[in-house]
Amino acid sequence: MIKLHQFAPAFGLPNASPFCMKLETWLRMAGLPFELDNRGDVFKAPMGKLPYIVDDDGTVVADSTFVIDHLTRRHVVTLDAHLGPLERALATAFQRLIEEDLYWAVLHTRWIEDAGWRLTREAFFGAMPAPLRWFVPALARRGLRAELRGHGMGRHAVDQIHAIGCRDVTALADFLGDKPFMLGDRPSTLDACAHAFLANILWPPVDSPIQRHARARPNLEAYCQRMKARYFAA
Ligand SMILES: N[C@@H](CCC(=O)N[C@@H](CS)C(=O)NCC(=O)O)C(=O)O
Repeated sequence: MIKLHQFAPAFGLPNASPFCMKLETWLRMAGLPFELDNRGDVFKAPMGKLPYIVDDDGTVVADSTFVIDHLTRRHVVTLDAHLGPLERALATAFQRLIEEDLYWAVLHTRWIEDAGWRLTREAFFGAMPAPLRWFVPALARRGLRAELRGHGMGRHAVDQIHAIGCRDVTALADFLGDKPFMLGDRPSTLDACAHAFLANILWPPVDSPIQRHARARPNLEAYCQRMKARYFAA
């Protein structure tokens, strides 16, 4: 069986890592049987990040998008077969908006801003035994700060970061409109991504201008509830 290696659930979400939740959502959407390894061992991950999978033939694949590509080919998943070139182009553009821009703005609210960090530290490291919990959280936060600067997001002023995140959320809410799924009446891989990242903004107890902005767009909450009911009921 396919084994999905990811972090342990946190914040009342299937996963507080939106990339892990994206892949778990996609596996459920694809109807592929899988089992979870929630130990969150990044040191065993091929690229030092989660998620990654071990396929049922032993093949190891890292990175949520490359995993989806691999599983689509190997297990003949037809989730996106109905999409034409324009819809595929839109899916790529929105995936990039979510993963390469919005993600970093949200990361900043969780790991760098003090109110978010207090909750993140407790949720991710609260159960860690001493003496590890005395220094690992600060080291992890320092690493995230460096990554945010490397990406460029971390070089902006806080209110600029919030403005960037809110603009992305507006684009998603306007694009979704009153459609059941991002690309119309039928679900596609983009919904695994959009659901995971939007739920990770809407549902954790981390108050931020980005969360308030998302909560002010009721179609986003309704969409995430629809995805949850459809794919996480069991
Ligand atoms: N492009 C990767 C991104 C994965 C990613 O950034 N994972 C984060 C959690 S959301 C991670 O494992 N961070 C641990 C670390 O950097 O040490 C994917 O799509 O899977």
